[in-house]
Amino acid sequence: MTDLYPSRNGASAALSERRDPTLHGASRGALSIEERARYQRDGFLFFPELLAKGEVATLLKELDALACDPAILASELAVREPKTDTVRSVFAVHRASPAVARLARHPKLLKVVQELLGGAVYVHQSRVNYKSGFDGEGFDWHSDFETWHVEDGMPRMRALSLSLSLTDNNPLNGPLMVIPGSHKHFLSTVGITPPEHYKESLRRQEIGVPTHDQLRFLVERGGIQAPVGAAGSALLFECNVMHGSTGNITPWPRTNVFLVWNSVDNALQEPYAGLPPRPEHIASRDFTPLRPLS
Ligand code: 6CS
Ligand code: FE
Repeated sequence: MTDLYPSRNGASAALSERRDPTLHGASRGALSIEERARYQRDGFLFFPELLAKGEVATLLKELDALACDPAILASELAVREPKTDTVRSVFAVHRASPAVARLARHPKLLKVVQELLGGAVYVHQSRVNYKSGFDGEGFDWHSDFETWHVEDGMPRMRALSLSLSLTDNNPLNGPLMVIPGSHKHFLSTVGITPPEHYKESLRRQEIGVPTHDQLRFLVERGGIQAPVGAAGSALLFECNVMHGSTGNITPWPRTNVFLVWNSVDNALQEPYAGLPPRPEHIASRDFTPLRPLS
């Protein structure tokens, strides 16, 4: 596959134009015309309290249990905070939690995702980021697609993420920040990708991140937004949206579950960094299309 988005290991950090559409399919009624236009313009949509409190409670119960499961804690599925032993994330939660597996096929979500990605989709990655009170560190600015292209072999920009709040996300406990319109630019970053980079990057990412000049370019054009809402609120953001978050020094956990849907027509190839593929729990190679919950 030709590499349309040369990134990393390059000599300079540059911003090039996106070479994929943002909307991959015609309207099928899952979104309004205005919502489609907003997604195309900004690269994300926010739905306050999309899920009912009961659905959130079930998800939180199952995902909190994973953070105490000895088998999970002893495995690579669990990622610790960079400075403490606190659990930062658990990956592949759609396989460990029946509630998350249902969420990936949720009627309020799957039809919207299939419309935005133009057809059948599968789960590329899932994780819970606990961002515990006091200990939960931030995530530096990055484009997920830049990592998934270089380290997982995702050919084109035809994937999107859900960040579903399981605890209230407020302006103080480290909400996800996004740069509207940033999905329209592809940033080439510098830095040689080390083998098994994920062992560091999931704790603190330092390679494949934008320069201050690149961030200034994006922020001058789109500003910064931090969509917040009560537990059950959903942020759908395009795979190339620049996003990040600060640490959480409040007592209030900011626990969000993330699901990434990829088009079955955009299935992973060989990583463009020339390194071996990342493990299955980070980048799934099961491309079985999802069916909506009946
Ligand atoms: O490397 C990845 O796939 C993960 N890294 C970040 C910072 N966001 C996306 C994903 O969880
Ligand atoms: Fe990310």
